[in-house]
Amino acid sequence: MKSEVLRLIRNAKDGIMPVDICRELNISRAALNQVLRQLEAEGYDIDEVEGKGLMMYSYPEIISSAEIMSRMETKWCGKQVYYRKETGSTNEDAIELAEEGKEHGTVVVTELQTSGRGRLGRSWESPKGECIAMSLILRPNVSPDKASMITLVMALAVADVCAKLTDMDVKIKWPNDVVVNKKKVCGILTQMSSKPGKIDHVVVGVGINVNVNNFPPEIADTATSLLIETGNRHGRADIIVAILDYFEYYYDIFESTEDVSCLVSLYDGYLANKDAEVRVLDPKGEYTGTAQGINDFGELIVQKEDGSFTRVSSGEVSVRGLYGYV
Ligand code: BT5
Repeated sequence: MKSEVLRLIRNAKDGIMPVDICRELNISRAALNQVLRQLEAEGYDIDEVEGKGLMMYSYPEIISSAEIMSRMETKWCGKQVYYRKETGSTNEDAIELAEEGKEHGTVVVTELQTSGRGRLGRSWESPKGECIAMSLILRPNVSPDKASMITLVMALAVADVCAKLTDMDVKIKWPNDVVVNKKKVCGILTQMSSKPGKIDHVVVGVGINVNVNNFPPEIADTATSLLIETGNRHGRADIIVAILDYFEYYYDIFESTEDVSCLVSLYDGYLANKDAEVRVLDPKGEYTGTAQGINDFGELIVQKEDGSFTRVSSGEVSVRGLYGYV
């Protein structure tokens, strides 16, 4: 209800009468007043102007569920948002919520993630209040072998939003890193739960360094933030709302074709690895080659030194020049 009140006031640029809000949402004036008091305590500057009604003059830089939900204009993505002041990992929380049956498009965000997870047991650092740690629950109508492509769909959405909001030269390091100036600004972790032949749910976790100024020494040379790269602080809610919006658009295309065929050229446009020399850390034997771009299934096509082509669908690819890898 709070998000609906917020949405009505936010969208009414010329003001909205309290009585109209109460009628629209079928709530009492006392209930509305209570919500208004909560919003004021959270830092919203909302005033009643004679003849115009309630108007919002400013809003705080917060990522509460009401703030995000009141701004969503999507069909299904981010319609339900769970906010955690502090949590271990939003992916863990989202997995729990998915197991409880929460719907496709449900989001978990947190202010402070204390044991964020990367891939292959690695960890993810999320300095408090300065970054985005969020996870999205999906219930894809595709077979389990297609789920890994969702990472690429999310990377595309994040890259688009970062490029649009900041004018930076944004790149994607296949498959899951968004990089700026050869440093990592975002990581994505996709986890799936499936039965034979059928996905139960997928959780896509996104970590973005937004207003971070200092990183722990272990990652100081390889990580960057939107603040460091642009010199400006950015509203986390603006970024979250935009990413969920772009993601919904790209995801619906992915689900209708069951591959990334319609997104290949967009993705390759961001691909840091394109035409770059890469070392493929294949458990069956490492090799070096030139990355050509992705195929319709999100695999990286690599031309080996002997001229033959391979498709890389799992394992690690390191790129010369990125993160100081050689
Ligand atoms: C990733 O793994 O990049 C996936 C990160 C996903 C994080 C999100 S946050 C919300 C959700 N909840 C979670 O628990 N996780 C997801 P990987 O490609 O394995 O990269 C991990 C490596 O990135 C680490 O070993 C560090 O070297 C580096 N790293 C850690 N924190 C970083 C940061 N804030 N910025 C840049 N690099 C970082």
